Amino acid sequence: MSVYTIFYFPVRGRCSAVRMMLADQGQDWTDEVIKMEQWSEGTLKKSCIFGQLPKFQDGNFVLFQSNAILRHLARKHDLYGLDNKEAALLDMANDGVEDLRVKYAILIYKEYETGKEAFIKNIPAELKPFETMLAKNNGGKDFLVGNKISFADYNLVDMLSNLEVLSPGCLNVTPLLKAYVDRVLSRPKLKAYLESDAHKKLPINGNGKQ
Ligand code: 6SG
Repeated sequence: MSVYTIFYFPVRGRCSAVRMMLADQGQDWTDEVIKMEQWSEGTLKKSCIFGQLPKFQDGNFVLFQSNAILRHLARKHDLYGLDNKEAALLDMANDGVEDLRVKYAILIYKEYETGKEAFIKNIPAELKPFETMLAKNNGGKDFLVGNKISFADYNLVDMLSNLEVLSPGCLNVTPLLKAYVDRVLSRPKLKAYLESDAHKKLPINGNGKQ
């Protein structure tokens, strides 16, 4: 039995970066898939501190909020920078990814028909801060911060992969980001996970839009 358990809907959504990180770090986990019928019944929702999934267990330790889960695992598996300043820069980057993820979720779940064109038009502006961060770190040849992968890299690469599905070729305007995404996605353990049925069978989002 694995020490880590993820309770989530049968989607990639807010657990994709967590799963990518665990897979790439050679960690095992159990997926407890929560179908809508079970969720609508209400008991599990009432037991979740914010009334939402994902729920995460590290042994008996229970945690909610996808970014808190990423950070907990980052502290445990040394994916949170080399010092306080690197950690702060990673927090900055990850908060930027969160802002983008919220806009993406609003598009997918609320405004897909009316807002898609404007969202796609604005992608280059959304990418620019991350391209700038990369450029400032060894000319973009490494990761967001330093020369070691971090929790924020998994979160950013997952988000950018979703944007590539929404608007194929959208990363072409930011060549450093594009090369970085390709580099991270070609890491052997991560690549094997992304090619697995466990990953491929899950839709990106819960409403079939992408
Ligand atoms: C939705 O928003 O999947 N959690 C979601 N929705 C159910 O009753 N800040 C936190 C975090 O970072 C945000 C949590 C997040 O962890 S994720 C949740 O719990 C609720 O509020 C996106 C997602 N949506 C799919 C979905 C869940 C319920 C209705 C739509 C799955 C798809 C259709 C049915 C089941 Fe469905």
